[in-house]
Amino acid sequence: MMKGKFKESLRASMDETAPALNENKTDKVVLVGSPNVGKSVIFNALTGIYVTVSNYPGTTVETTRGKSEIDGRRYEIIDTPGMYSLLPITEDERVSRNILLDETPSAVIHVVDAKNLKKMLPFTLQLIEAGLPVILVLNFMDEVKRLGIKIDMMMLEKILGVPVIGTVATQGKCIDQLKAAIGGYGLTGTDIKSRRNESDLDESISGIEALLKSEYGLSKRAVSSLLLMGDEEIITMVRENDKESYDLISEIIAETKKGVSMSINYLLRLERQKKVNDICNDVVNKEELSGAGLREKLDMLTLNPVVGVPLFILVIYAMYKFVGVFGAQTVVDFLEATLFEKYLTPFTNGLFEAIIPWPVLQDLFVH
Ligand SMILES: Nc1nc2c(ncn2[C@@H]2O[C@H](COP(=O)(O)OP(=O)(O)OP(=O)(O)O)[C@@H](O)[C@H]2O)c(=O)[nH]1
Ligand SMILES: [Mg+2]
Repeated sequence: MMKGKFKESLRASMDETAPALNENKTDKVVLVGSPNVGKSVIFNALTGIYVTVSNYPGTTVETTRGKSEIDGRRYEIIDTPGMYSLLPITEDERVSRNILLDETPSAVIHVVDAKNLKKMLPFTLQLIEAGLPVILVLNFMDEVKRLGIKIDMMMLEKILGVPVIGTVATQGKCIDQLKAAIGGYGLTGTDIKSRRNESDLDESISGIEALLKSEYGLSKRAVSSLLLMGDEEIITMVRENDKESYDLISEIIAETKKGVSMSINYLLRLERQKKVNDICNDVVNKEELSGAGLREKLDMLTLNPVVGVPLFILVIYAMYKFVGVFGAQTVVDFLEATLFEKYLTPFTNGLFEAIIPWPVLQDLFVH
């Protein structure tokens, strides 16, 4: 990321160009994803050097915006702070979510670390359910290859129903493909329909969905889920925009909460994770170790608790045997009984007896 003065000068240089961007009604593309997945590297690959860095209104959270031209069409690319889900916990996540709600993007690029698909895909499902025009970017494909992990991207694309692109952002690999996918969404003006993720809470979600009359930046189904999860910001929004039905919605939420033993947030997260596990079983090669190098194989083995813990005990036992038994007993015995008793002591005794004639002094050195 850029720092201090460099940012300031870029900010200044963009002040003149910013109005032009708005006049042309540039399509917006938002980059989202957890921290450290390569969003900013991809942002830099998509944009030129002219970027603006500004604090999101009312916060100290920085967002970065830049321009890109794809197939003759102008886009504004927005880099966001890391977020793990649509239900914000940190201020960073709140800002990123607000950008999604407010900017009506023509494409939302969900950047993930492809090595950790199981951890990353629940958010993809959430974004898709929210009716956002998602492009899934599997970044870190260099490391995926090094680890011998195989991901069937075609099948993943089919299951999710959104474009899936594998990239190595740091090497600029497949950025052209990503640009083509962004252009594709822009050209067709694809009407993204949110895909329903079946849920045990379907009845409540559909009930709330039917009562929402206003338009929100996210699909009504996603808004309903967030209401059930107790998202304060969304509750305030719905209370203002759907005044007439808000009381009924509150009743459904209260009834649903009464009917479940765990928190709704936890239940919905569990459902999504289960779905993701099924998807990963289909698209990620189970024989992850097959092509991996020795170091990675050992890494994976030691990280697995079933193998890792006994391996740890074995290593400690081997160290005890080496230092405690071999070192303290065998080596010391050898030094004492063989080296010193047999050779060194008789040799030094003889030496001192030969060069020191006085027995009193000899006793100080000889034993
Ligand atoms: N090996 C490898 N490293 C990568 C790749 N993409 C990004 N990185 C590295 O991953 C680190 C994180 O990249 P960033 O672009 O800063 O990640 P980010 O998603 O913007 O992170 P936050 O801004 O903290 O949310 C950097 O050190 C990059 O050089 C990739 O495809 N392969
Ligand atoms: Mg970043």
